[in-house]
Amino acid sequence: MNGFDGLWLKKLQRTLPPCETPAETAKAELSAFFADRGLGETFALAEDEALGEGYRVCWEGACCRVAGGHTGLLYGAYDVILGLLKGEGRQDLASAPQYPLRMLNAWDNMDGSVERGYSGRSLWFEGGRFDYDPERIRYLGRLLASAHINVLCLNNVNVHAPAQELVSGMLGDLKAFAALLRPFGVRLMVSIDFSLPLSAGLPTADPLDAGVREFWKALADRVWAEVPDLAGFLVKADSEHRPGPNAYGRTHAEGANMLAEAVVPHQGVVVWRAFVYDCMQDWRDAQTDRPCAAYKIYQPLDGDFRDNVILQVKNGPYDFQVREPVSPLLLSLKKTHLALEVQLAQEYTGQQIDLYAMPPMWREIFDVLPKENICSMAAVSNLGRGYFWTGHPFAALNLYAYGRLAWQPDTEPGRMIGDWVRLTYDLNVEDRESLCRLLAGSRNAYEKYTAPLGLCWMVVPHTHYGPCPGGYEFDLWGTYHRADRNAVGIDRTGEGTGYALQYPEKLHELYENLDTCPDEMLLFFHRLSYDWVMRDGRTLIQRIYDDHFEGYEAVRAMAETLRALPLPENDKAEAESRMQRQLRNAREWRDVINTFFHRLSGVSDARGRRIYP
Ligand code: GCV
Repeated sequence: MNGFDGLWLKKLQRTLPPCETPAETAKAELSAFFADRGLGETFALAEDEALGEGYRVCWEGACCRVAGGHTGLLYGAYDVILGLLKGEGRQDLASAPQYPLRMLNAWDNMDGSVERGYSGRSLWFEGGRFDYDPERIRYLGRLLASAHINVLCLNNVNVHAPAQELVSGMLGDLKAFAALLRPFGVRLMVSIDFSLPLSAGLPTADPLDAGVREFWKALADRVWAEVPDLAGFLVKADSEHRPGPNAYGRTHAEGANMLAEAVVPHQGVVVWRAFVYDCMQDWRDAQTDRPCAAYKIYQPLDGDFRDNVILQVKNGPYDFQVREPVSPLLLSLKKTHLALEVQLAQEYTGQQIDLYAMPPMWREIFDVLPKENICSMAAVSNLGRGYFWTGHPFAALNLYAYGRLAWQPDTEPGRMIGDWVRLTYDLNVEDRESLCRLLAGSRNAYEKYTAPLGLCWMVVPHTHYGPCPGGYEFDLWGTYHRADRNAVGIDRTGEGTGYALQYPEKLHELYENLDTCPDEMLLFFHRLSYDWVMRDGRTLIQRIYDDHFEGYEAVRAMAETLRALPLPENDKAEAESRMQRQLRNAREWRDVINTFFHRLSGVSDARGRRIYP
């Protein structure tokens, strides 16, 4: 059962009186907060639809005037409250979102399990049906609204029975659940199964078939009659064995457009995932290179998607690895609405056992990706029913910061981290800075002790926690590093698989050229021998050893820092116990990877540190 520790709203009252609309919620939050402060502050809310989700806050003495559209008032109210909690004083504010859809994708199954979930079971499903504590869901609504997240996709993109029925036999439940989140400005979305017409008894799910088109239209009419503000459907099709239009010789655009036509009368959107590749690759096939796949499929379809289709693209071309270049699709599609998908669930980044604060990584994405290239954002949820909603108490930072990012992607990582720390813990300046540094450096440490220099996929297959350098090497997933006794990595330049050619000219040159390719992506783009001399004069093999020794030492230092921090008892106990597991994990990664490369290369560590034989 969830507690309240580790959450940025924990200083607010636990419950709110029932509200019907976001504006009422804004009123209830501000009333309760100002009453608690006891400083005689008052407020006035003025609805101004022209401001949409944006808001303006203006203080006149102790009276806080908030103007905003329907949900803008709510966001304004939360930003006033959070600002005061951070100690920023009575500040005038004006803000509006960069992206209208700021989505959270839950990969929750109706049996209560969560695919890639590390925070306990589903918050709303159990035993094949909806099963939740309404108060907890309302609290979830507050959390999401305070982070300005406005869409929640309820179920796993891999739609497992009986989740197909969410849009048929379970509409009453869906309606009731939507009503709980509506006062927080959070709209629902549902992942659907492209082959649903077949389960409903139709002979085909061909998107160009008239009967299939009618089926989806009638279904959409029924769904939106019950949940009129449903945001839309999320679709994983022709990906990792999920059904899709390819089975009927149709393109992804034809599949997506057919659904888009059905939802357009209801102002719905179809969010179509671009995570498509051959998951049955023969490892002997060195011509096929998985990162090339999505661009090859979707680039020719640019301009073919209807206006209410959004193509949702993972940040990198593989699958949420510790280090990947930005997906070239995000940089090249000009006539398609795009959503950037990131993963808060730490599937490959420590599973909420190891610390991994994401804002620095997101900054790097937006350093390359112009924010105007995309129209929305989605994040795979890291939430669950565990005591700490995000498994590791500090992983709540990633949820909070994601909301800030999707609202305004220019927000500085240090600001997001600092704000979460100030909201969540009462620390003196020195301790606060020390926790901020710990979080800000966590990604760098994790990267150093795991797969080196952009190599990817050295994890234990399927579970994806811990090292196993050979684990995916002879498998079907297109995830190879091809290390041998001379060299490691894949040549993805124009001379190699050609992946680098998918980038706009400047980036292509940057990555293609060994003199300019950033170190951390060297082995993503190039195949290099162990004696390759890096820009700093070290050999490649020495750099691999150094990183792994340093990564482990960094975690030891992090453990020391954590030990000295005066955090609340529960948070501290949980964070420390997870840190011990992280230390063991880092040691394992360090030794397995160093030994793996030592055995292959036969080169000893120039600094004589211990590498196991
Ligand atoms: C929901 C990876 C994960 C899968 C996930 C998939 C996806 O392959 O390991 O668990 O499935 O990505 O994003 O669809």
